[in-house]
Amino acid sequence: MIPLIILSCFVHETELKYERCTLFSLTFCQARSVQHKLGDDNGWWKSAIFYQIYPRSFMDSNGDGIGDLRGIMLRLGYLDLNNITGFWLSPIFESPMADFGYDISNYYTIQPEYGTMADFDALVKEANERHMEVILDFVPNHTSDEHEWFKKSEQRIPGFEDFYVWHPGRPHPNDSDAQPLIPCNWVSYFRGSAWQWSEVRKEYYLHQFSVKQPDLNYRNPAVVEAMKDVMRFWLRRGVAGFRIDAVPALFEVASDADGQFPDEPLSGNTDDPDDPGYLVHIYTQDRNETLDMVYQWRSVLDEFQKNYGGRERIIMAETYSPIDIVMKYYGNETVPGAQIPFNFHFITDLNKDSTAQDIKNTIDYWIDHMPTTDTIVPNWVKNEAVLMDHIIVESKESFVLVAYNIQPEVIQI
Ligand SMILES: [Ca+2]
Ligand SMILES: [Ca+2]
Repeated sequence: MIPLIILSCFVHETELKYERCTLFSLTFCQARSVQHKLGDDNGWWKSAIFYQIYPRSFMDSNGDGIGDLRGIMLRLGYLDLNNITGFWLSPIFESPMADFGYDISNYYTIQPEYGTMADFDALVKEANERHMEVILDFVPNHTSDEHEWFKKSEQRIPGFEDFYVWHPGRPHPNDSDAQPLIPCNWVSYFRGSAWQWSEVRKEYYLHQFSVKQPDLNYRNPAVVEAMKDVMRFWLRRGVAGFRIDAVPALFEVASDADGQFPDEPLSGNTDDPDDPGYLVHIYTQDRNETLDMVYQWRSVLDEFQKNYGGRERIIMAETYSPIDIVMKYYGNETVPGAQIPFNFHFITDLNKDSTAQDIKNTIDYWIDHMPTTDTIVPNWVKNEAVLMDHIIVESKESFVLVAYNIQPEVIQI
């Protein structure tokens, strides 16, 4: 599989030294010539260009300074002109915005400043009419602490007691009346202990991210089903799939027979115990159960297509894990997984000084590790701020390009 690099003729500011790409078969062409909107219903995503939209800053339609769904609608022509196959929206759901919308307090409602459900439906309709698909951000690891599920869990309301990862803590060695100690040494991605004491429940809850983002308990079947229902709800509203946030953090190791969680080993990389790099995350990331859950979600999407028809629905999985683990998210010969486990290596391994050989090595690195399953294709995630400043890498079969972390300025009309 020898990749062909196609550089858009609109590339004018890219810092990659494409002029030295002589190792490749090199073609300059207009982006519009890429036939990414074609393909059958079960292969449409294999030759696609996806674009990330952060709704808050993309386009403001009503002058309140906050981007919104109607604003995105006003710019669909821009996406269409640039041959975008589909776009994924960073979270648009109701949220206290403690973490830019990744702290969701209601998976079924739109954050008011972004618009209404009618606006969302109109956006999907118009995007589809332009032959573009809409992908939603799915944030399964945690909710906001302001989600009603958490409030009910904190109060031990029947049915919700085990919706989150709770632990009574370890008894204080010198003072039996003192607040118990944290259950174990796990560190949050956002620094500090991953455990937070709840004065309401008198127990600790786990938060792999901020204290306002309690981790859902995926060992509770009711949680698994509740989140699958969230997926089904948005599938019924016409989305083509989901970009799944923070996948590796989904499952933690199960507690032992005494209900205790083990400490994670020290990495030796830093002396700062609050730094997430202080530990090797063998108990809190990339558990086998997490892989299985991604496969289950794929099954939800495939089942939906089987029942309701239409195009194949897709999963994009966000993971910065080691390559051998990332590849497992593709699935295997018997169980399909995420169609697009994000390949961030163009971002992490290349810079303005990269040579053609560096680029080739980066491409080979991904392709050489891919499973041999013939239903999967490579994907290439870029974070260029200007849409046309991208490089499209095309294998003999197909490719997927994802423009990631786009940060356009707020535009008002
Ligand atoms: Ca607005
Ligand atoms: Ca988790």
